Amino acid sequence: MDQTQRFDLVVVSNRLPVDRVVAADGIATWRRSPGGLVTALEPVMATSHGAWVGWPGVTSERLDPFELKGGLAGGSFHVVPVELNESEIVEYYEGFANATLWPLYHDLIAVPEYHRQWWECYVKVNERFARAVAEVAAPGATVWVQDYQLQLVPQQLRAIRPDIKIGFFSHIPFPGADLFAQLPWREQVLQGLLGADLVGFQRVEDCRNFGRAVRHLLGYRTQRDTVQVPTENGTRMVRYSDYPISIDAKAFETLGRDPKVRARAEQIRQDLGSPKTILLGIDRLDYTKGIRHRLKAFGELLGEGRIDVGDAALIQVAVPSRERVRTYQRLRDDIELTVARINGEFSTVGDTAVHYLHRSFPREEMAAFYVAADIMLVTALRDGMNLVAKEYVATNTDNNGALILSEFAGASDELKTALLVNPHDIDGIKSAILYAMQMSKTERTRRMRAMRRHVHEDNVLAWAHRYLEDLDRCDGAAA
Ligand code: GDG
Repeated sequence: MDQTQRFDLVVVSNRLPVDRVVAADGIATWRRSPGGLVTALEPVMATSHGAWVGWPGVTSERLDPFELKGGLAGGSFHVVPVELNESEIVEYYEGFANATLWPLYHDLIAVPEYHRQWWECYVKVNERFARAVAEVAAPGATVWVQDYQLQLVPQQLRAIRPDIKIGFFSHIPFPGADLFAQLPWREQVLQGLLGADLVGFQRVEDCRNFGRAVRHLLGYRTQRDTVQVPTENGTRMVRYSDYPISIDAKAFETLGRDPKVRARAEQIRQDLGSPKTILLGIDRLDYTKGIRHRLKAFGELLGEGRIDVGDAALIQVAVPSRERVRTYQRLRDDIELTVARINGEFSTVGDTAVHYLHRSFPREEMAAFYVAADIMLVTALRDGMNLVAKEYVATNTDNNGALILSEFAGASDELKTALLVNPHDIDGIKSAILYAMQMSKTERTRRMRAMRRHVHEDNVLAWAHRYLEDLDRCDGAAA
């Protein structure tokens, strides 16, 4: 590899958008993981000679940078693996990122753990990412830092490479200033983020929270969407704004119309015994997603005889996630106990109440679930955006489905004709399910059409362009 290669656009995220696959003969290759982010950035990366810096998902193995070819846009980009060892995964990733920041930023649904050793590891690993970026960024390059695992990178990078334009995007919520104030390293995290020229959030509410934290905890002044950061020789202006992320709506629409996907959806319905209503939940198995709340609502409706096990079936896909973190292990036990209780009580030999699938599926199978589902349940207690909601809408080409959507998911700011619920209000979820089950075709179509229009207009490509154009306009000076 050419050590002098430099790139005008560098994206950095904790995890690279590729998986390492080792075949039976021991030969390792890379397979792209089909995330929305890589789809959105691929065309931009291809035209701007881009590089992606991140962890390849394997520990303690030094892997050389390489060119990833044959993307959807026909282009290629450079991949720069950052090495992490086992104890760094435990302390930086599972610890500080997922047992401290994740629960704190999701309004304390679980109790955050504060450990100094985890924090020290977070600082050290962030520094490694910052150095890896500094090495591959061309003079005056644009760097886009992704998400809560790397909040210190903007400041660390600016210290080494002041010539670079730095953007940061948070995929998860930014908590209220009173909650954020719990974090023993709150000033350092804010200073880390303020190393960027532009800090992007999913929702207007996140921006408000961030602005308040900066004013109250650092004493900096903010004006509209700008923070005035004092520097040695004056003031540097840092912009912050909302950029609600979206999906590759066209790709999901195409899947929704694909005869193979539709045939598979029909097969799923038949396999379930052709119930009148199929309800669906698809989530990472995470306590923020409100899986328990929707199970409770569904179980109560069965118990009260308001729905019947032969008429309504719930498919719950729970994708394994963060399986070594204690809270996640407990959550899994809890959910599986709840599913077993509901099934024990209400299933019959012929009909199962809850079809619980603890694994991940190929995209085509996910699409078949979306097509088959009459009602999609998104009952997150707190969620930056929730792409599943948008994917369901985009795949629903018959305009025949109903989306029950938590008002605590970022997507509720945009998908206003969904049946919005407060997921803590179990009776409210129950009413929404019953309402969706008897909703007229005309009303379903009206609601779904409006949402589909929105996800098509505001797709992920538009999101990336809007962010990068705004970043390009930032120059650190007063507006
Ligand atoms: C974070 C924020 C924010 C899921 N199971 C399978 C599968 N998926 C895909 C979905 C969707 C993605 O994973 C999940 O995205 P979400 O937005 O629903 O949730 P998080 O993972 O928590 O994502 C969230 C997001 O970042 C983006 O900014 O919206 O708020 O928490 O795309 O389709 N994909 C496949 N098989 C599965 O089994 N192929």
